[in-house]
Amino acid sequence: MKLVFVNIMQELQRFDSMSYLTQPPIPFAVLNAVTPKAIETALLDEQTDRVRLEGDAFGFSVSTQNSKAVYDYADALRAAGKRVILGGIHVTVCPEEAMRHADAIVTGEAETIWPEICDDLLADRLKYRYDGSPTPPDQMRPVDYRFFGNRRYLTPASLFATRGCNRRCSFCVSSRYMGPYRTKPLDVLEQEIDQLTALYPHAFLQFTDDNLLASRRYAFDLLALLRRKRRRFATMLTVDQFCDGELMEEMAAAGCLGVAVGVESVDDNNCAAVSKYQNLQQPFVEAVHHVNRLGIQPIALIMVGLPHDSPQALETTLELLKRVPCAYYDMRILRIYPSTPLYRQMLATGDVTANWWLETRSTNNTCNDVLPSSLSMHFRHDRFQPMQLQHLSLRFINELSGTAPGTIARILRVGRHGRALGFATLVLRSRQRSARQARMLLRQVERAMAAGVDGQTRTACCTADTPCLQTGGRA
Ligand code: B12
Ligand code: SF4
Repeated sequence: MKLVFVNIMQELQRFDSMSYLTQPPIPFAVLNAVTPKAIETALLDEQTDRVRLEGDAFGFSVSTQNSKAVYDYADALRAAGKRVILGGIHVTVCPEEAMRHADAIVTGEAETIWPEICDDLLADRLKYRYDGSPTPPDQMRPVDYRFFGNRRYLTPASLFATRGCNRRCSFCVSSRYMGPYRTKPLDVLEQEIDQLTALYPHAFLQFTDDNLLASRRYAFDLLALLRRKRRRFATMLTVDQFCDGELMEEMAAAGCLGVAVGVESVDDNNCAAVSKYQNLQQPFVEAVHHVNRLGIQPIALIMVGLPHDSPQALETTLELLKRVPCAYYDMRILRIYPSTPLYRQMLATGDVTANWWLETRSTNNTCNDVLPSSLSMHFRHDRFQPMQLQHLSLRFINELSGTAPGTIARILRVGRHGRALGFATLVLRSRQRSARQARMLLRQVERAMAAGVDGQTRTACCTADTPCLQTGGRA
């Protein structure tokens, strides 16, 4: 029995032929470690490997974003007589949908139930559905990174120390569906760090946690470990953590190179509207200056299309952000993920259609065929036409990713101060890439607008059976 774990490439990578933000798919290494020896396992990573589907059974990790692509693969494989097992966040929140494309689905965290599923696979008695449960910390084992072989990822030393999130942002699935917030025992984490140091001595540690520092006590113990291990690292933070001067000083002392901060919006009304209360009334701009002085590159994660956004407000935001010395801005259009409070709310008001992630993007004249979905709009907003918001977000990316001499000098200065010029160079390359990609997409969007697509644009959620959210008519 040969079981192949298949990792579907991120959609943004398809829009940029050069490799982009590639990370090892850790969930598969976690499952591989508890797969019985009677099953031969392999990894097929679309990011790095040529796609050849050779095996008896296939496991996919499904996110809302890649669900359609996974289902297409799954249907074809099952038609060819192969077994397909689906798991991951989207399966957890939309189990009935996933079941239509699988021999078995697994909801929730799977490592404690995976050996039983493998036994059923071997005995050809798979059940349709298995429900995993949050892995207790004392059952967390070190991830074995040898599973990824010599594949080349941008951040090969990716790891996670915690699971879940203790905040309740209304657009996010993690807080409610990833189980209670848990922390990995530090001795397990230390083994992973040692292994990563041996495998990738020059790579920085990329923590992929939703909320690495949610427990202040664990945070300080973890930072002490990182300091002792002398490993440089990057991670994501919430705004209140970022504005905690003492915590950021500990981060710098522990070897932090850069932090991505969930800013989302500079308008507190927007943050309150999506229950992102940790962002309210925080001295973000001062904190950016502080971490720059500490030698940490601040990366702001921004969303547009939030409830209180308007074209005028976003123009003001753009001008404000241009004056905030962040190393990089990661800009996305809001997405309405199934199962979230925001999804339920917008479904009730008719501002989003159910199952939008499954709708085919039909003709070539829709803007959404041009854009990656993180930059396309699939819901109705009182103050924006889709083209307008899409165009604006691309302008944001282009204008905020500039590499004027002053910006380059600042990023290098921060890098020099943090003894991390390599990371500063990575940031500068990312800015260049983003600006180049945004300019390319802007040209395509402008061509589509000139061709009169504006106003009549069909969104990804319009099909022959559902009314067009923009025109109110039938697509
Ligand atoms: C790391 C990460 C990434 C990395 C992925 C790196 C990689 N190569 O895998 C990067 C940065 C590339 C990424 C990209 C994106 N991500 Co992401 N990402 C995460 C993050 C922070 C951690 C995932 C992780 O590794 N967890 C650790 C593992 C061990 O846990 P796990 O994934 O839950 O896996 C367990 C179970 O789910 C289950 N399981 C998972 N897969 C499978 C498969 C099988 C067969 C089985 C049986 C079980 C199973 O068993 C595992 C072990 O218990 C999660 C947040 C989170 N808490 O999960 C967001 C998250 C998954 N990402 C999210 C999003 C939105 C995206 C993007 C769409 C962002 C964007 N706009 O571009 C892209 C698209 C990715 C895609 N392919 O579709 C959302 C997904 C929302 C949704 N409903 O789908 C999440 C939940 C973040 C959030 N809070 O919104 N992401
Ligand atoms: S803090 Fe981040 S991970 Fe936690 S609920 Fe909010 S958006 Fe999700």
